[in-house]
Amino acid sequence: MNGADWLLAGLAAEGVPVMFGNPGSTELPLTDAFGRQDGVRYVLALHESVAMGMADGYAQATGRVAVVNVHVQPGLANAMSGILNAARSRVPLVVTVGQQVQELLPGEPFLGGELVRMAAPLAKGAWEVARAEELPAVFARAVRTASAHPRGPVVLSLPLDVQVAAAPGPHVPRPPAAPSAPPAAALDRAAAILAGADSPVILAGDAVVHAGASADLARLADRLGAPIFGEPMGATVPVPTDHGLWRGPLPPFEAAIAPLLAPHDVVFAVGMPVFRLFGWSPGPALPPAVRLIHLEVDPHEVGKVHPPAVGLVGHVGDGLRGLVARLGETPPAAVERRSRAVAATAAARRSARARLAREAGGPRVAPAAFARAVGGALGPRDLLVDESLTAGRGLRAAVARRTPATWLAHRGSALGWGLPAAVGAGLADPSRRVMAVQGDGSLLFGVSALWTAAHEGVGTALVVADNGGYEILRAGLEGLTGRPEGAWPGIGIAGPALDLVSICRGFGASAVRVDEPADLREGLADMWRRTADGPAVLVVGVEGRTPPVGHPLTANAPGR
Ligand SMILES: Cc1ncc(C[n+]2csc(CCOP(=O)(O)OP(=O)(O)O)c2C)c(N)n1
Ligand SMILES: [Mg+2]
Repeated sequence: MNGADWLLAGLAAEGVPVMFGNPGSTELPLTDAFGRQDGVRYVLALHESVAMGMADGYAQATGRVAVVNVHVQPGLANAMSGILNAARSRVPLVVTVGQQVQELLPGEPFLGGELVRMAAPLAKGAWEVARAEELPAVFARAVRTASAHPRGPVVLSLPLDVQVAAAPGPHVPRPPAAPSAPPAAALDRAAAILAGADSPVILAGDAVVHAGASADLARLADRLGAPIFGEPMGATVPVPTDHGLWRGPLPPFEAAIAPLLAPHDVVFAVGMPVFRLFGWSPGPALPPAVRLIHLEVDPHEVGKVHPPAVGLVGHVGDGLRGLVARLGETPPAAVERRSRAVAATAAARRSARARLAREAGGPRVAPAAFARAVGGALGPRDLLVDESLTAGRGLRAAVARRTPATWLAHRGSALGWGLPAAVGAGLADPSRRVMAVQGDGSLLFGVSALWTAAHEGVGTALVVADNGGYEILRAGLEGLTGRPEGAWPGIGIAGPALDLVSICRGFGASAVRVDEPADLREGLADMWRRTADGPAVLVVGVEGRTPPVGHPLTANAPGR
């Protein structure tokens, strides 16, 4: 047994059945080792960012560490976008990277170079294994670091000489210690403020889901009679979306957050940064009179921008349960507040659906019509993986009940995550239907995942909103300049028109295009049927503009 065999045995011992990757000469001992065992299967991606997206979807679908292997500096460079996405979404990934024989490194060989420093700014941790004897300690630390909350991607550099050296003793899996509960005294203070609030509001992020604490969050919201907003551009939903107090995610701009928080005297933010914004707008998001209570597993986030009246660092589930226990019986005022909030939520949902219905008409497929059709094609157990940018804006209003297990969204970092993540989630559980929704532009960053899906026999459904360009950036330019059009390069991708159907077929998927609103429903039904034979694509011609995004910087931002 050599170092490469040891690594695969270690992964098998950790219960990791799949390694995603794209190989090169610095990983050949590892490639060779796959044939000597059957605990871990290799899933080939045609580009490292696709391998990363697949591992990301696999990890988010299973809630467990997923593993990727890439090829020395070029492979790591290509994987960095996926490391960024995983860091933003707190996804537990171990990325192993082949490294040149260490003896050659001083000569700066072709296949070799600094990996740890390359990964450092984005990865949660990065280490190089200098000797095979270090493998047990460094590998155990990598898995533990990736899977300890807040989770994240780590990088492990494996020199060729370590891969071929005699293996050390076997790996013994040891899960990381769970975060401890927030301090009791701080919970007491937070509970007292919440109990005295006239109009509390809850902001909840992905870390609630990572802690398995959705039901605890719902209990606290019910006890307080407080509406729940999601964090801006969250990867998932913190409670099932049919909960009477769920108001959808916050917008990612301060100017748009402020009016939503203004009616409230206490803001309870849990399991999220306060706030990860998309761009500048006039702030602040938190009205000055408001009192903030912030419960987070990541100490770095508490007080980072907005100093809380009470900061609670620790296990998100323990914190929520601690607050519910301290608050006790629901007083009549909270019961009343709850029924008002539930009525307001229902009214907001009705008006969002009515607006979508109004905007869905017309001779072409409008974004609203696209969202309604896609929403209508999803069953309660189907997983929706959303990287649809503008055409999917209406999806949240259009789709029926989603839970943390049936909704995964792009966090607005590196494009090319969606389709690969859907394929990864499909590999994790072949028994469930998975649908990726992509824009035409974002699709092309990760389209080769279709080949892996076809190769692995994964029937991923893919719906593409083809609007001939980067509509979100046109809308951003309109927000910036106040003009809907301009001499803007780099926004249209329709000259020449991309033949997305042929492109998808070229990767081994079945693909059909529809442009008529009347054909959309049947097109989607037909797509699901085609998934029986592998990845199945429906390209939809979508027309229609998105309202301006963002704010003018020069006019409204003094000193910028
Ligand atoms: C790796 C990467 N490169 C570039 C961008 C910038 N970007 C954000 S959205 C976008 C265009 C998306 O186009 P499409 O998927 O067609 O959606 P649409 O805007 O048309 O709805 C681009 C290029 C990014 N987020 N990530
Ligand atoms: Mg587009």
